[in-house]
Parts: sequence; structure tokens; C-alpha cells
Amino acid sequence: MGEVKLIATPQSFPCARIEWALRIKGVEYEYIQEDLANKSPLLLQSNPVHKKVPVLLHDGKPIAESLVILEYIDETWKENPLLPLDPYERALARFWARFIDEKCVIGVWGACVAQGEEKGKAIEAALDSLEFLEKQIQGNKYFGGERIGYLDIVAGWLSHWINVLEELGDMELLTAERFPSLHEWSQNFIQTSPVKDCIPPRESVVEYFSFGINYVRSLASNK
Ligand SMILES: N[C@@H](CCC(=O)N[C@@H](CS)C(=O)NCC(=O)O)C(=O)O
Repeated sequence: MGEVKLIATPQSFPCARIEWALRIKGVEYEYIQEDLANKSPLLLQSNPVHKKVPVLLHDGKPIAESLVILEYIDETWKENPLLPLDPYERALARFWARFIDEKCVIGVWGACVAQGEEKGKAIEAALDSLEFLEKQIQGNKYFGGERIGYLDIVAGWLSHWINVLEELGDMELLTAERFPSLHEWSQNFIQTSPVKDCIPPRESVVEYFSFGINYVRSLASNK
């Protein structure tokens, strides 16, 4: 199995993705908590390009970017597969994973930080992206079918972190009325094991995001 270490920050959902995957696989790992305000030499050496968490160290070899790490974990530890086995289904899962990060995460974050007349448009854009996920999950318990898979892990931030962004951005996005299937999925997902065992306390996520949101808003208002 080799030595597995995870450089991570508890409030970060890309990092939570990796913890969920390792636990689903039953892989033991050492958690190395990173202080993003004072990045460690280990993080800077392990991810010199982006200087971000998460980084997985497998026998000392670093792998960065949560989607890449998830695929590495799935290929390295075969039990409880995360990606579908069929090549076409795998391609679709990768497509939607990129959609989630490039459209949904960016869209919800954009709506959260937007102010003034930009706000309404930004919220509509985020809702449009979530609409696609609603269609994907309709009729299924999980994106992975009957059990949690790769896409559930990638979309997992919709089960906890989005609520904080809604509160801080003074907006409602993932409501049961507008997105009944996605909302139900998000409630189920967060209650499953091992997901529920690595969810950061809400107040700590509020504090974590508040810093970034205030910073981005201050840049926008100084323009
Ligand atoms: N695309 C990356 C995003 C990672 C990311 O944004 N990490 C944040 C924490 S959630 C970080 O390390 N931020 C530190 C910085 O930007 O300096 C992934 O999926 O791993």
C-alpha cells in the first residue's frame, strides 16, 4: 500500500474530496494540516506550480489537484471503484466533474462575491449551472448509481459548503423547491459514512470563506 500522507486544510472541500475517497477505499493516511496563511516548505516543494492544497504524497511522491488525485487513488487502490468501469461512462463522469469545478464552483463563488447590479446576473448563471446537475441526478440515489462514486465526491461541496456561501452571499440557490433531486441527494450524501466523519464545523467554514469574500469584494470596490 505504501505510505500515504495528505497535505490539507480542514475547511477546504477539494481536500475533503480526498479524505472521502481514501476512507471509501480503506486507505490509511497521515493528515498534515497546512496553514494557508503561512505555507510550509513541504507544500511549496510538493506543489510548486499552484502552491495549493490538497496534495497527496504516496511514498513521498506528490500529486496535486483534487480531480487528478481522485483518479490516482481509484487506479492505485482498486477496491470500491469510484469511476464507472465502462469507458464511455468514465468519460461522462470526467466531463461532469470538470463542469462542476469550472461552472458550478466558479458560478456559485461568483454569485456569492458579486455585489450591486452584477448580483442578479451572477445568481442566474449559478442557477443555470445547477439546473444541469439536477437533470443528472434525477431518478438516481447517487451520481454513482446505488453507491457513492467519483462524481458524488466531486459534487460533495453542495452538501455543506454551498450553504455557507449562500449565507455569506445573502442568496438562496440549492433549494428543495427549485432543485428537488439535487437537494435530496445533498442531504443523503452528507449523512453517509465516511462523508459525515470528515465535515468541518460550519462556523470554521464561515470564517474561512469570509476572509476570501471580503478580500475579493474589497478589490472590486477599489476598482
Ligand atoms: N483545483 C484545485 C483547487 C485547490 C484549491 O483551490 N485549494 C485552496 C484551498 S480550497 C488553496 O490551497 N488555496 C491557497 C491559495 O490559493 O493560495 C483542486 O481541485 O485541488
